[in-house]
Amino acid sequence: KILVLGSSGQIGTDLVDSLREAYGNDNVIASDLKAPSAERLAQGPFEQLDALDDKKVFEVIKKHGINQVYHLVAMLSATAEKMPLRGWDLNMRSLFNFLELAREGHISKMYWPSSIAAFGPNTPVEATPQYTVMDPGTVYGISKLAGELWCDYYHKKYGCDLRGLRYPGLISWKTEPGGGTTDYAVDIFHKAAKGEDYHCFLSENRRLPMMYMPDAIKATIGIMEAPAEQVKIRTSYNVGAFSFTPRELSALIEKEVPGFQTFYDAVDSRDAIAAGWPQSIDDQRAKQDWGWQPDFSLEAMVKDMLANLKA
Ligand code: VAH
Repeated sequence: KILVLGSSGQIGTDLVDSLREAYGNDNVIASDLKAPSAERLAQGPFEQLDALDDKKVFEVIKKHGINQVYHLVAMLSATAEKMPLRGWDLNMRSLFNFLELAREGHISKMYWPSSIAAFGPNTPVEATPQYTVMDPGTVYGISKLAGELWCDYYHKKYGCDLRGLRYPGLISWKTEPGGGTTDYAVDIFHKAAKGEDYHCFLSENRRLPMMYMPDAIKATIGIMEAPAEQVKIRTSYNVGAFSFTPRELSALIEKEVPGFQTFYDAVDSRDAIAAGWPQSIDDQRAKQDWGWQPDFSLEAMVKDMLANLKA
């Protein structure tokens, strides 16, 4: 049985759908702070759960006979900058609750993601290597780097089967844009689909590595299903797909939505966060170790996003 923590989030929403398709609705227990829509509730088991409530967490694990956990609970980069200590506490204490469950043998395998936010201003920005300088300058990035190292520690010291990916910015249509710095690339599609212009909070040439959600889900389930001996890196793997600037993305959208325009009159503090992140990722190790390979090109993503948002 699988428990998805943060099932109403950007990744969690798509991940629950894909896991239920692969393993059957009743084998995937969704959980989040608040219940989803009635339609989503009807799909399969849901538990209202605060990942910081270790007593309730243990109850849910026992009640459903959970043996695998996908931990997608985190306060994202821009939001955590507004409340640093709450961001650190949520991101780390929720992780420790589950590391301890793994150490005590209550769960056999856990997925906990890192992010390109774990890199920082002194990290090489082009084809950022798997092993390199990592000096994250945001609460979120610091928590992701620390979490990577704790997962590696619990694997080495206690033999826990922990796996993770350094997600680039993720683009999807099933949930509204969240508190992420990369969420401009989600919001822009919502505006274009409504025939509105977009006022971008990143500067027009801010290049970032990005990935379409179906590929992020493929990588997530892919690393969790890989034989343990193939998962040689237990901090988190670099994974990439494509990179673009707001200007390049806007031009591709304009081709599909004539007259669509993006204005760069709303650039804010999130641009400085993005300036400290890589522009492209070297994910050779994921490709070599467990056969990672993205499916969507940038152009295919643009078309699929608009097709789903215009529907
Ligand atoms: C954020 N979407 O912007 C997340 C992600 C790399 C960015 O971690 O905070």
